[in-house]
Amino acid sequence: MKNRLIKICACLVGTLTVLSCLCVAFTANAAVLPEFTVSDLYQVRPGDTVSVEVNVNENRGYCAGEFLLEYDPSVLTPVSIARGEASSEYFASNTEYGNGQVFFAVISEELMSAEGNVATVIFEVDDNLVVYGGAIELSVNSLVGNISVGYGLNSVRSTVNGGDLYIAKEITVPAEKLGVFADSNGFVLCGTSIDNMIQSDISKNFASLTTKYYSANGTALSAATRLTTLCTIKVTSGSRTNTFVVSVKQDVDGNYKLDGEDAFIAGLVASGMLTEEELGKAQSNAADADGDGDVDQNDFAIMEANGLK
Ligand SMILES: [Ca+2]
Ligand SMILES: [Ca+2]
Ligand SMILES: [Ca+2]
Repeated sequence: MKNRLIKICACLVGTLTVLSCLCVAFTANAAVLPEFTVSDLYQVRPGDTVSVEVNVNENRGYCAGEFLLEYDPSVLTPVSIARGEASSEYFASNTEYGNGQVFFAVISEELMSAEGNVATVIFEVDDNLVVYGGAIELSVNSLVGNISVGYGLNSVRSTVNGGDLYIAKEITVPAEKLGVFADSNGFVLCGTSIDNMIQSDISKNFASLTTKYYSANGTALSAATRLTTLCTIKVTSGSRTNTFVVSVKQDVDGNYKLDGEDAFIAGLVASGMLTEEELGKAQSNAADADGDGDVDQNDFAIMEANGLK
């Protein structure tokens, strides 16, 4: 009986040792997978020339890799590609690899473990474009490691991030130039006054496209209704629809009134009880009453004064 117990214990210790080794190996490996990042482009105008960087981080090293960047050829035209400092001198590329594809490959006799820029591709953006939301997709193929660091000569796994692409022309209404910005969640259309946010004036910017207007809760707005914070605009071109979320300065809650309720929300952000991320871009921009890029006590004070009028 005693012997059997000892055997079971020894067996358990052995299993745990193997498991813990596996865990260490797995963790170590997970931390050093090469991570490739493609530039996000959020503030692009039609006709711009843009630079798309492919960078590598967390790089334990690789000896060769093939890369394919895929883009929408109706929107972007590649102009050139340049090798980056984190690449080897054996660098081959083709900007006309396929319709909507740029190819490049790097190979080295020695392990490439530098972090930084692998390649930069310059694109021209179609200047007739009105609005576009999409992505530039990177695929990493045949990434080859080095046996001396335990990768084996075959495939090295990698991760890819980024590549968001948002393009919009400048949008104007007779009384002002409306700001447009995008982040990973999409477009935000920014105005300073509800009086200027007239649907027919905004539609003129999207002449050849279909434009529909909705309230914050998604019901279609009648044509005469102006837009305020959290209203949405859906702009359709062919099979593609882009959504803009409206942001109007100081109407943080989107109820068409500038009052103490708006100040209250700004106050929650200013005091740290609500973050700008939780509030979202459209409402945060509305809460930044003085337009200096943050939401703090000054913004609260400006909107609190509205409430006392
Ligand atoms: Ca309000
Ligand atoms: Ca501010
Ligand atoms: Ca401030």
